[in-house]
Formats: sequence, C-alpha cells, structure tokens
Amino acid sequence: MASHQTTSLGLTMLWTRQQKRQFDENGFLFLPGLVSTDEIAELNRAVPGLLAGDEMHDGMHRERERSGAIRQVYLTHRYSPPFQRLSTNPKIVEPVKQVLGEQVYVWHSKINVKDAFQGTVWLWHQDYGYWMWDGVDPRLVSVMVFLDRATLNNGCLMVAAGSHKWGRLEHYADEKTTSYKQWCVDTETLKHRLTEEMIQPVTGEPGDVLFFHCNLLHGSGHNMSPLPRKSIIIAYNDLDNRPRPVDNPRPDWVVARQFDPV
Ligand SMILES: O=C(O)CCC(=O)C(=O)O
Repeated sequence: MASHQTTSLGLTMLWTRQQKRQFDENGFLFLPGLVSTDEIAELNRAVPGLLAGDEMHDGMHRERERSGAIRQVYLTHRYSPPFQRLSTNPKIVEPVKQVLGEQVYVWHSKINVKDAFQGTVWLWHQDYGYWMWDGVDPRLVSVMVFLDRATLNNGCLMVAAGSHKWGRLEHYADEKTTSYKQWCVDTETLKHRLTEEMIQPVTGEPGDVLFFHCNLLHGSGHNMSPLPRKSIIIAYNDLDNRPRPVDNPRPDWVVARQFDPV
C-alpha cells in the first residue's frame, strides 16, 4: 500500500508510516498548517454569527461559562457550510480513515471558544472516559483544528503523551469547577500515573491540526490572556462502531444519530 496519496492540489493527505507510528506511540499527531489560511479565514468569518445564534432557531447547541461567555457551540458541522466542508475535508478525513477504517461518520463537533480572560479550565480526562457510557468501543479519533493562535497564556491544550496506552481510566463527574459537567480523572489517579515529562502543551497557529486517540489524557488551563483561543474539535467514529442501546442515551448534539459516512 502506498504511504502517501496526493490530491490534485499536490497536498499529501495520507500519513506516512512514520507519522502513523508517531500517532500509535504518542496517541496524537500534530500537523502544522494542514488547513490553509484562506480556509481558516472563511471559518472565522462564520464564527461571530455562530456564537450569537439561538438554538431555538438554528439547531445548534451552545454551552456558556458562568460569566455568560459562550464556552462551546456544538453541531456547526451540520448547519454552517464552511464547517460542514471542514468536517468532510480529505486532509482531515483520509488520515482518520487510516486509523479507524474505510467508513467513518461525525460523532460530534464543537467549537471550543476559550474567550479572552473568561475561557475556563478543562480538567484532565480521556474522551472515552465518558463516551464508554454511550455504548461504543474505543474506536474514535478527535481532530482539533486551531482557529486562533494557541499559547501557554491563552490556555492551549495539554496532552499526556502515551497515556492512551493505559486504556480507559475511571472518571467521575465534576460539577463544581466550571459551568459544564466534566467527566475527569481524580487527583489520586493523576498523582500515581501522570509524570511532568509526559505533559506536552500543544501551542500553535491558526490552521494547525491535532489528531488524537479517544483514550489520550488531555486538558487545558484558564485563558489568562487577551487573546481568545478558539478551536473546533471534530470527533469521528467508525461506522461499524455505532452506539449500542444504553440506559439514558445522551442527546444527538453530543452523540450523533446521523450516520452519514464522510
Ligand atoms: O478545548 C480544550 O482545551 C479541551 C476541550 C476538551 O477536552 C473537550 O472538549 O473534550
């Protein structure tokens, strides 16, 4: 099998064997500049309208910080044409298929806003820590596309390299730290497992992209800076891993019931 595939624009879509090895080893792969400046500009032009929208009318789901600032906007990949195009962009989808299999669909998507001075912490967690309860196996990949510059000051994502190899850790629901119920790993487990050397801050520029495994431990700090730190995370699931029936199924904005392959 060829390790590269080239588009008509001459862009390499598929990962090399070395990149795939890095993903398997670390649980993530960071690709600077994967999404072009023009594509990012188009996405960012749509953002103010998405933040100001109203789910009674536009179908998207919004979460707010305690301050009232928007924390997240879910489902833009369904309702906003530039974000819809991003979710089906071969530069993103082809590598995801390399990891998961031939047919994948969007599990969910969310713009994480991390507004200047107001965007709050994401406690250490694995996404599969709670997705497990949605009736799926750990065969999902998330793709974080930077819409703004991400720095140490504005609360860039932090990942624990190699932590996906631990498998799923126990999670508990934290309802105190932020306005948002966060499933996260308790401090005793973190003290036992997580070393300083494993923690890698993922700083970068608009258009940079991070692919990560659903068992990768990650989190981020408060935005202490005048710069917003917007990004979109699109999570993909293997079509063969559609959710089995569970008690108390979560809503469609977080566990999609639309299974259109991308
Ligand atoms: O945006 C971030 O810093 C982290 C977000 C996150 O972990 C999540 O949405 O599950």
